[in-house]
Amino acid sequence: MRVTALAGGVGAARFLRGLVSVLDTEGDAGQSGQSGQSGQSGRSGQSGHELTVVGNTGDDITLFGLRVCPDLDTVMYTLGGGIDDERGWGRGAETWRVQEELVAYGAQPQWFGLGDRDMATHILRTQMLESGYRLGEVTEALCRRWGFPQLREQVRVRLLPMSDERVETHVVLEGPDGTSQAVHFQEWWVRLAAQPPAQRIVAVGAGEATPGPGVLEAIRTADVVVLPPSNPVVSIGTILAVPGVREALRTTTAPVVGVSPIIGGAPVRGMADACLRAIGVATTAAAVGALYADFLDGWLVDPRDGDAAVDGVTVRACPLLMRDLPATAAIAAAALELAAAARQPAP
Ligand code: FO1
Repeated sequence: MRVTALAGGVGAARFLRGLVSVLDTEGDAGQSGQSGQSGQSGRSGQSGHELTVVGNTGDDITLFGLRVCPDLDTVMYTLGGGIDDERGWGRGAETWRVQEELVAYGAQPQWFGLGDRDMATHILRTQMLESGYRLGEVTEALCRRWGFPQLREQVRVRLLPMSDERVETHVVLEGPDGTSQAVHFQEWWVRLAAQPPAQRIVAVGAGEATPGPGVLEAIRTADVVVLPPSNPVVSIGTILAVPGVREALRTTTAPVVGVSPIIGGAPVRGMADACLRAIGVATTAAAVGALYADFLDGWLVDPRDGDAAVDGVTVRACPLLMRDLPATAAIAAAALELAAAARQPAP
């Protein structure tokens, strides 16, 4: 089976770990539910499943001359086993010597945590980008160290940047004298903890960006498209802002199912509510589902939001707290089941 996922950072990466686990245990048997899907594995020539993750690059930032791609790295480290599970980002067993030295020099900024191990990723990425490699090629090369693409016996995984071109999310805040000032998303998110209200959130360059190689094809040729529980504005929203992506989601023959990042009217982690407020959308499972209603077939919500309704979308309730791998795998399995149900035309 070919699954394509649009992913942001921590929440998406955690969900994908559950999805990979389900696909790896499902094996071919799991495809029986997908009528005619067994032919897929035959056609692709690979046994098992193929997961293509389209990663958000709007969070990317250049610091000390290094290009940092937080959402790509979070997915790469999480699926590759290198993530710091407690933080949800950056490397496990991390040390901060270089950062300490930068602070000693009074180098700015000091509000973004750059660990020593993580730094190696940014150094190599920057070196490859400056040698002329595209971000997609760099990402594929970095992912090889983490066991991609054959991540599991039954699962091949590709991580594709949404675009090889620079797209950077900036946040417009009200300045001291009523003027507006724009700051990089990371400064708002990390240094300011998304406290000052965002007047606007702008994915700079998104309108001119072209989808990365393989992105539109991965959406069009998927058997299932999944939207993990990611920030609907700065993660999923940014990917949707790349020309052609939304159209591909609307026209793909694959069922498209999403998992609500809002449980009981609040984001599970992160500050999606601050982002939703910036675009005038309520922080509810239903309101977020409605943002995707033009291409969504199914929407998983937590039982606390069981009354959520989204026009033209099949809404199903399932406990959505990803407290551990089994719980996360159950959510991923529920998403695949919802896709299978959405695929079968209503009797
Ligand atoms: N998030 C923080 O809250 N504080 C940090 O210092 C921080 C550093 C950081 C370094 C590398 C990286 O890949 C991610 C990092 N994040 C940090 C998370 C980052 O802000 C992500 O963009 C968000 O998690 C949204 O996806």
